[in-house]
Amino acid sequence: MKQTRRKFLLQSALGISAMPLVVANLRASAAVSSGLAEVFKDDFHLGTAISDATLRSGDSSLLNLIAREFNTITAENAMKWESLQPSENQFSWHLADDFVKFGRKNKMLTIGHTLVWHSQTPEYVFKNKASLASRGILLRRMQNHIGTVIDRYKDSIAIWDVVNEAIEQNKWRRSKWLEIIGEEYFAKAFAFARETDPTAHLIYNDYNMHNPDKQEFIIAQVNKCKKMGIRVDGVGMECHATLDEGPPIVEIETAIVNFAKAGLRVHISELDVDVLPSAWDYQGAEIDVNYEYSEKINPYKNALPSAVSARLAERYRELFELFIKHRDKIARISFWGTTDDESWKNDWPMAGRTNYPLLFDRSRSPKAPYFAIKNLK
Ligand code: 9MR
Repeated sequence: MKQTRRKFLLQSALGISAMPLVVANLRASAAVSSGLAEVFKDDFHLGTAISDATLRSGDSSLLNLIAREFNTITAENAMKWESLQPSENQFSWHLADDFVKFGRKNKMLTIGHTLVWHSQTPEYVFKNKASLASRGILLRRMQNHIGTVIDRYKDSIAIWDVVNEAIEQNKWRRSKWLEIIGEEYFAKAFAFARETDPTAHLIYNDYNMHNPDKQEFIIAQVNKCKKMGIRVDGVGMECHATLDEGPPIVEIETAIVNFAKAGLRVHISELDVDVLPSAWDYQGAEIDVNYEYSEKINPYKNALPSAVSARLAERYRELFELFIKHRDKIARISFWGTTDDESWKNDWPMAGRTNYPLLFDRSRSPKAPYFAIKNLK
């Protein structure tokens, strides 16, 4: 993908309409564009996550469905540190290259997820022989990873989740990044990304963004960066929602408005709706939490009852009504997967359940929420 095409895709995603005609032409020329993304083309980009299994198998029927329905993709795992640089300076590009190639072929907005995270980062990153790495060593590794990855993909990827899930409510998450570098690691990551690609759109991504303390803390960090001359462009609100337990629409709305007021573009980055009974009221997406399987809270093993399916459609409808209302602040809505069988929600926070959080069922047909969303337009 030429730099110019990447730039156009970025501009259209961000609602920068300096070249409306060119952007319109670009959209018109996008591959098979009769799906849901086309329906929302004047509101925001619409995306999904592609799993490693799909990338490995090259499952063409699923990939064709993705290319038809969406105009944006995120790699569910293929661009995380453990996938890209499993041992020091040994980069493994195979899956990420396939992912980027698919985005180019289908002229899709391609998201880089994620550069700096406490999870899915190999132990060596934080070590120096048997002891903890020094601050200097860890900063150099961070700079090298960010620089190498962005540099390889900068002709195709214009939007990066630079730092992921670094904040818990009103404080920094305890992580090796924090322990070794200190809170400055946040700003440093953005600075390293910016120096590699000055025109990229750089995001902070996290879950539970409806929490007001979390919003305040994030905005404070973004402002601190700004004072240091380091720009953060957007926030990714993951939006792993549930059917009945929240987050309430009004809290999501407040978050969108607050982030936009702080000058940040909003990305709904990992949308899904968990329909199963809560595993003891756990909220969020903290992947270190896991519960033992319980038959009692796996009630829809064979099928989703129609009443629950209708509630799911209604939940998605209200979410999209909100997103459309704030379309001027929102660059993109990405689902965290396409078909229900792919979803991480079948195995988290309890492995082995049957969940129905996405828009397409296990036989790859659009579900009630798909039509509920479509009918809003
Ligand atoms: O969906 C991803 C799943 O396949 C992985 O096992 C998991 C491991 O951490 O990460 C999942 O994706 C996460 C994303 O990268 C960041 N936000 C929360 C997502 C769900 O845990």
